[in-house]
Amino acid sequence: MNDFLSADAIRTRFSQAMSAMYQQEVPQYGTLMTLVQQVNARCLTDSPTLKARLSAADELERLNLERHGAIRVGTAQELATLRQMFAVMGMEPVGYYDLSQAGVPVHSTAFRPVSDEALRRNPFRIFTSLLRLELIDDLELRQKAAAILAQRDIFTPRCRALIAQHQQQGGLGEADADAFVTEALETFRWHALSTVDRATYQALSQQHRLVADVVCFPGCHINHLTPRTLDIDRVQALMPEYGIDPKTLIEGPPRRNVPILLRQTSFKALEEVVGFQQGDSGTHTARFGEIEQRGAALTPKGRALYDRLLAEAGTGADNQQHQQRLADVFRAFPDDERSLREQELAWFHYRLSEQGEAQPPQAGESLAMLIEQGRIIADPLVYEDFLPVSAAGIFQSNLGDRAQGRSAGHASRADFERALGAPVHDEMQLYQARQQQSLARCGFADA
Ligand code: OOG
Ligand code: NI
Repeated sequence: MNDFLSADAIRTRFSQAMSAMYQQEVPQYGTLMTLVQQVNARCLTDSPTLKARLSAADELERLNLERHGAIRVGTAQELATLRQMFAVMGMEPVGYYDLSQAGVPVHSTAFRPVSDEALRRNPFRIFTSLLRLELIDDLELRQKAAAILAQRDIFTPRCRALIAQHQQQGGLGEADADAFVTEALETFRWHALSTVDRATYQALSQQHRLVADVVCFPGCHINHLTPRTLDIDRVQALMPEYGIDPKTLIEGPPRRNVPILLRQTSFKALEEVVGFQQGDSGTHTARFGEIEQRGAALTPKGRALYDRLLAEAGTGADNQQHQQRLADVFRAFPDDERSLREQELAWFHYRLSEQGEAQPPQAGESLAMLIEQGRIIADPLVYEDFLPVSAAGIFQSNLGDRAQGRSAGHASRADFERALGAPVHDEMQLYQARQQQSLARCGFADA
């Protein structure tokens, strides 16, 4: 019999190792973690209702473990190997994000767990972007970038061997799993020594700072790790007291009774000293910190309403004005769970209450009535994904104030999937299936 460590356990070990490494590399991330933990603890003491709710929905345990990270790669081969590496940790590609519309020459997916169980254990996600070299208009420079990328291997030989071993055996034992975590971490480590000379760095950076970030280093350094907070407005307000300078606007929807989707803010990328080939040195800005507050996952109908209202609200000059404007415009978005459910704007997870266990649903009883009677409890499903408009705002705030308009390429999900070597999951189908399964467990097979 095989004694394999579960994918969930490997993912948790890896996310903890990554967090420890990033705390060493970027001490401000450690400060931000402390701040978030303090604010979360305070929210839970201040609101026993919230605490009971999170606890009943099995969300309390994952809270302090929960974070996402982001990386950027340069080639199809790198992306495809990452897919296999993340598969060891039970993380699958979900969603397609086209950032080229926002002037950022990448397209992306999120590697994350997909099942209820795995998400409950640890929903660790990595937003992963592939550089679109075809959007570099200088042909010579494009070829040079491709040649530089072709020479590097961002994976250690042992990491490759352990991925292959996992594929052959269908799992990894404890010692191999630990070795895998150690080796995988190497891919995401920061390297202060660039693989190129200063002139090449500058030429690539001139094209787009992101191009230089992806092409000029020997690995795909993790560029931020983001803890989940229960009150992003409070953390944003407290950041300066902790010596952290937040970006101006909190991205995403406004503060609401029932939080929806994802609200995010970040601190500016650090200016770090790097060495170039031939002994020169200079600076590079890539790594930053971010926090997020997650709310309900929206159905396609809810998402369409969100996108429309967000566009209508536009961008305010400062955060207070921006949030006020958002709050005004989002009055058109129902803000109680019942309306969200009845108008099918958000996805829900349904479960039997104690009373419901004692008196199970009978044929002919309606879901609305069972919820009314307290026999079935409906909790909004947490949004597990990302928002392209917010992501573009985060990318931009870290590219400096210099506007870098780039010929907007067209979305090319097919190209991305070809590079990845697999299709990406449709996130809406995943939420719908989870809602459906929860209903089936309550006895509503064909609801
Ligand atoms: C990724 C930015 C997107 C988010 O939270 O939306 C992101 C990057 O800068 O590489 O992480
Ligand atoms: Ni992020």
